[in-house]
Amino acid sequence: MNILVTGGAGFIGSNFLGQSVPRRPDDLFVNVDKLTYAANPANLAAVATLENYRLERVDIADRDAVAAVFERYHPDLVVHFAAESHVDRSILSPGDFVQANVVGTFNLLEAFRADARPGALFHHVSTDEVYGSLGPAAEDGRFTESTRYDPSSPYSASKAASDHFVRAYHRTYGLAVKITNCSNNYGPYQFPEKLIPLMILNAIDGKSLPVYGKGANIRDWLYVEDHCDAIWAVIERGRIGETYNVGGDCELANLDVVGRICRVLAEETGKPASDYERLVTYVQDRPGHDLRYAIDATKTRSECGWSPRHSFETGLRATVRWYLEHRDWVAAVRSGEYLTWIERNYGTRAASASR
Ligand code: TDX
Repeated sequence: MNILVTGGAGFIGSNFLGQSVPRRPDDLFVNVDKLTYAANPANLAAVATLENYRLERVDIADRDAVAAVFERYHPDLVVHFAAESHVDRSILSPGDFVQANVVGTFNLLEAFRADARPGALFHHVSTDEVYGSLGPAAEDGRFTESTRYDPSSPYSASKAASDHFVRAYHRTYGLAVKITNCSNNYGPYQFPEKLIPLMILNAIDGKSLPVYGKGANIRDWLYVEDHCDAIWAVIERGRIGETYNVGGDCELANLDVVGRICRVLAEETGKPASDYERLVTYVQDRPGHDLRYAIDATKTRSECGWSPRHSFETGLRATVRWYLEHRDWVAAVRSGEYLTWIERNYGTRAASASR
């Protein structure tokens, strides 16, 4: 079949293609990617030469270009990863998120509807951030598929809007859609604006480790390969028109994550952990910062037979090693636009003494 993957050069998309293209030689994978700052064709070096892979450099906010790609490939399956995904960027440039995440998803749905290919499926990849924030304690519960949408940031509002469009196109036009809402991912190829790669690389370079607020915010971490497996499990075994939550059952406070990174780095480099730990700096909090995310993935586990294969310990060690071993990749993405971003986000974020 023809599989159209949007945002395939980004972090999760490139892991998905890296796993899937070699394993499915009879399927044609078409990567529709704008190649923005966080996307990098080098992420796809391992699949770029395979016969069943194509790259189409297309901005999904460009309706005509999206329609042309559908007319060319008539996909049997769309896996929609493409999105502006960084919360802090959405606070500084919300309009970009409306274009990519809302207008982009709308354009894809319109092209998918016009193509009207029998049996075709539109799989929308989304986030747990659409549900807003949980209270701090385990008794405050976890997000299920029926939790009310309550997004806090322009990023999560734009993803919530895209989810609503996908569901509305199922109800109104009968399109075959599925949605996955996943917790925080980490692993190889993640752009170092996100917590885990930012902290690993800053620590390696002896730079400060900027913890927002008191570092008490809780996230539920999932290794990226497990997320990709979950997407295939839902595509193959999930019900049409349904939403499936995906998470790692791994709730950690940010300060704990940073501490673990320091300890793994120490073990990998032979330096004392205190060399890294002393770099922790408390900085001004993110506005609208959600306190806690935690996913109840019971439905995905029971209906689709999925469960994560990696623990946080094994996944974090593999991730730290990957960043230590891919210094060329790191150097390439940490130039130009990246430096402007670091100055824009952290240059004005006053250090705070809070603990
Ligand atoms: O420098 C930092 N310091 C810090 O304390 C950064 C970049 C982050 N943080 C905190 C903020 C969050 O509580 O770490 C936590 C994780 O931050 P991010 O990596 O920016 O992720 P988050 O805001 O939780 O959103 C992520 O998970 C859901 C992804 O960015 C989204 O794309 C995904 O949908």
